[in-house]
Amino acid sequence: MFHIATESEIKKGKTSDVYFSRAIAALKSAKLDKHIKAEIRTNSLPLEWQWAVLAGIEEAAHFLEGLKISVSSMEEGTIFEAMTPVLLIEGSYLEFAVAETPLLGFLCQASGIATKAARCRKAAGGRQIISFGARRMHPAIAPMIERSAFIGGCDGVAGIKSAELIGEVPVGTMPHSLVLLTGDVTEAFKLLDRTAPSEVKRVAIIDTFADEKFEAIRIARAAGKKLFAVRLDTPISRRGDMKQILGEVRWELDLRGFSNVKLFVSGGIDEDEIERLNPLVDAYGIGTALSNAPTINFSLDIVEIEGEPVSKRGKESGAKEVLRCESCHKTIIIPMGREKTKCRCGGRYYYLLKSLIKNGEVVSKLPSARKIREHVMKQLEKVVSRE
Ligand code: PCP
Repeated sequence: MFHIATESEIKKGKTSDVYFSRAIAALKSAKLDKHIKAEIRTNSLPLEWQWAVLAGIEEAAHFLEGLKISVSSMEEGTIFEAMTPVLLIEGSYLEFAVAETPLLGFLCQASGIATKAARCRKAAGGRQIISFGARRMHPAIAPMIERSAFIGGCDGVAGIKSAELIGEVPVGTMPHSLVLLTGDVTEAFKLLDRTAPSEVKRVAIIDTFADEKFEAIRIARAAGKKLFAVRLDTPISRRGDMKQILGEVRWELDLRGFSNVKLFVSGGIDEDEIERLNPLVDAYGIGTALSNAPTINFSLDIVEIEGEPVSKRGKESGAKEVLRCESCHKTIIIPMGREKTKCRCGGRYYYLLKSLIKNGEVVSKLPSARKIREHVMKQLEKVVSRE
């Protein structure tokens, strides 16, 4: 019905680039198979990004499970830089050659979204950021998109299936359609208040028919203490100076004793807009900026064949270890098998590439989305802030 691949088609390599199947047939015809090591890394990050968040490892693990290979990888949520291996595969080339396309696909898009979420997280400081982007991309991948946004730092996701996947409660406010059908935001609020679960925060959208500041006063007076926040999703045709509009709404609400009513903004929100609106905003709904985040263009490259280091031009040959210092959080890359315990700063190194799959069996305890998010938050304070 939909233009998507099934899980078994992906597992069987049906979404892979055909040249892999042709190369496999060619190698098989010459009974040519080799035991290799291959690494995944990106040579560059998008835009001005200096770091990125690795995401997609859980799906990659389930995808590779059962193949006669061994894999080590950074834990999902690890912050990495360009030119740094994030995953290493070992096994017969013919065993996993066709897996290259989907394997990279699992990591490229999810890592881009998680990184964008982490950048928005940093920009928003302690303010809430909610993923509102499920509608911007193909529905089949909405759960992956919002899981990636969550582990990167979003406080919640709006999609029902997305929330189910990560074991969280979906977060939503009020669509314009409810105000249009009931004819007025106070009516819409009354109906929603009567039917939504009691734990759902009551948020009214105030940009449907009239000017935001007058709608804000009206709904605050009508809803009283029940009103948690007002949402501004002001259309571009009316947006003008959003900061000024927010300032007026804040002023009018405070003047009338509604300083407890928070301001929630959505529509075209990205890092720069967050920084600009922060003095007035309590929470953001971010859609396109997250769903349409740049992908991280990882590649998978052979670095060893039958124990001999070898790689194409532009890549360093030989399997590698990636070490991070516990104190200064600096990362270094050394040839596999070499030892390095102490950082120049005196701190101890720890290994970032950890065993994920051993002879086809997933050996790592794949953490929950919330645990991965905590891992990202901790690094954002330490690893990234040294920038
Ligand atoms: C949109 C809806 C999305 C927001 C904007 C994300 O408003 O609220 O979640 O926008 P972004 O992709 O630019 O970040 P509408 O399309 O007006 O939808 P609704 O009336 O349902 O809020």
